[in-house]
Formats: sequence, C-alpha cells, structure tokens
Amino acid sequence: MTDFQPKPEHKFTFGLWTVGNTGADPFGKAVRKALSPVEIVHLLAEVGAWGVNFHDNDLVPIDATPAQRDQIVKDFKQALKDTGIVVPMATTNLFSDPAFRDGAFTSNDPKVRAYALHKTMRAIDLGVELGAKTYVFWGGREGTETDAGKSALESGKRFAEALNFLCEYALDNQYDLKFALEAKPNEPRGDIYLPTTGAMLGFIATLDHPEMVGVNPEMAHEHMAGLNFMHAVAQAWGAGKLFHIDLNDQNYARYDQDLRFGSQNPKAAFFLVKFLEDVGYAGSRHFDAHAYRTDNLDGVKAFARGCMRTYLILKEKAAQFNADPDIQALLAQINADDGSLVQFSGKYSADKAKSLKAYEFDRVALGQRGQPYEQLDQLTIDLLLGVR
Ligand code: GCO
Ligand code: MN
Ligand code: MN
Repeated sequence: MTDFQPKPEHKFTFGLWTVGNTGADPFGKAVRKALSPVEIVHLLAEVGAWGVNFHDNDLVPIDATPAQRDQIVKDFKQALKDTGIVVPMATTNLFSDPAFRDGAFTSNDPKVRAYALHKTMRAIDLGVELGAKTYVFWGGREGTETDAGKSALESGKRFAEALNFLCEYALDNQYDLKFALEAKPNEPRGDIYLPTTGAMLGFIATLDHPEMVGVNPEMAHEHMAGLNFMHAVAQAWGAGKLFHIDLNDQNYARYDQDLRFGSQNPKAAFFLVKFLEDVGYAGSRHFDAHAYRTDNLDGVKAFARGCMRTYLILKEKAAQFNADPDIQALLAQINADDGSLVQFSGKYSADKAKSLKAYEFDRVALGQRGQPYEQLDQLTIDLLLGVR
C-alpha cells in the first residue's frame, strides 16, 4: 500500500488550459478568476505534478508585442526554475481565432493555410525554447458542418502537406522533437477529419516522415465516438506510435465533458492504467480535463490531485490483479496451450499450409469449450470495489 502521492517519476502533467479553465461554457461565463501562467505553475507544484504543457496562446496572448512576449517567457522560465516543473509538450492554438473558422491546415483559404504554418513554426520555436520534446496537433477546426463546400480528399492532402512541411522545419532546425496527432470525432466542428486514433495511424503511414509522427489519443474523444479507448491505445502502442496520452473521463455519446480521470468509468480507466503500466509506457500521463464549473480554486486543486490519486490507486490495483493467485489461475486456464498444434503456428511455409489444410479438427469439441470470463470479471469488480 502506498500513500498515492504523485512523484516526478510518475510523469503527471497538466495543460495551462486545464487547471486554468475558468468554467466558461457556451451557456455561461467564467465562474473562476483567470490564473496567470506563473500562478498555474505554482499551483501544479503545490499539488505535486511533474510538468506543464501549453498552447502558444495559453502562454503568450495572440496579440502580444515582442517585448511583452519576452517578459512573459522570462517570468514563466523563472517559475519553472523556482518550482522544478518541466515542459514536456507544447502545441498550437489553431482553433480560437476567427481566422480559423473553417480550419487551419485544411482551410479552403490558402492565406489561412499559410498563416497556420507561420503560427505553428513560431509556436514550435517557443515550445522547443521551453524544453518540449513532443509537439501535439489537435485539429479542432479541421472539419465541416456541411460537405457541400469542402473536399474531404483535398483536406486530407492539405493536412499531410502541412505536416510534411513542419517535419522538414523541425529537421532543418535540428529540433529534438516528435509530433503527436490527436483525433476527436466532433466538437467544435460537426465532423472533424481523421476522427479516431485508428484513422490517425493510417494517415501517419502516408506522410514523408512517418518515423517522426505518432499519436496523442484522448480517452474522452474515443468515448465520444463510442469506442474502447484502451483498444485504441494498444493499437498505437503496438505500432510504436504512442508518443503522448490525454487522460480524462467522459460519458459515452455526449458532448466533450473533460471530467476528472477515472471519475465516470473507473473500470475503463483501470484497464487503461493496467495496460500502460504492464507494457512500460514511459511518456507523460497528461490530464486534459478540468474541474466542474460548480467549483472554486479549492475544487481545481481537488480535481488535479484527484486525477493523479486515481491513476496511482488504479496502478496499485493493476499490480494486485497481476499478483492475485485466483485471477492468475483463471488467466492460465483461459490461455492454456497443450502444445499439440504448435507445428501450425508462426510463419507461413508451403509445407505448413499443406499439412494444416489436411489436418482433421474436432470442430464440435472446439465449440464446447467455454471461458470463465464471468468469474474473472467478478474478481476484477471485487478488486476494484475494494473487497478483495
Ligand atoms: C479538446 C482537446 C484539446 C487538445 C489540446 C492540445 O477537446 O479541446 O482535447 O484540449 O488536447 O488542444 O492539443
Ligand atoms: Mn478533448
Ligand atoms: Mn486533448
């Protein structure tokens, strides 16, 4: 039993926009005071986080003068130095400004596409200056409400062209930087292009520098699409593409709720944490969520502490699952292999194919074998509910 206290080795991070969220939504204005980036860094240090991530304009307002920019960056660097908080990831805001109303890299307006590249190169410079090694691309406005005016095919080509350009930019500047693409099915657009992590993985293979580009899957986004998040994460991991992860929670089939990690569906969160810990994922655990609008600053801290605490509790539960003799006995039974057909496994050979085709299976016997998944799942529930 640990005390569930976050430590730097857990690599827990928050965005400036997450704990900095003021509670404004489409139906109501801010309920909390806006915190400065320096205040947020100190708040994150107080709750025990390891790192802070930001969009260019979370840190430097879009209309800041060069002198203002320099002062803001200087103050922010000082706060990082004073607290030991690091910047593992940065990203670009390509969605708030009216210029991006019809997208950034996929906008039908070539001037907007050029401006999106200009803004992103400057934001990459800023991120690298502050130490970021991962650069996230979330194309919130890259999509449509109507397909009458924007070509999905052309948009895909434009998005690829922009990423190819930016990969070359990072290489040209010898930046130690990897790109992570974040999918979301909708919101703020009616439909966002490349809506799932799986779609992003397919897209990456078409780029000029696929080795530089991976994914940043987000739990809420796959849940909005009704999908199993852990399965998406496993596919990304298997492809060597899990460069970053956005943890939060979400009711299925709702608007983007950005709930505290593990608060809505602790069982899905458990299987996710178990996966990440079992495979040895070594990247940031980034919480892309925010406190309920009902809460004040104390609630924001409770929210941040809660995300990390729940992760650590689930991590301990995963270790308990792996050490539980009854659970392991059922798993051994489920995965039992008497080795009798070992000659047919592995790589293809003409002989193997020939003898496998000729082999006589007892199909009826195969169909009679049940699996004790009910028992195993109930043991998992007992464990998660704390009676085991
Ligand atoms: C959202 C997204 C964003 C991105 C962020 C980083 O639903 O608004 O999750 O929070 O993660 O822009 O790229
Ligand atoms: Mn999101
Ligand atoms: Mn996100």
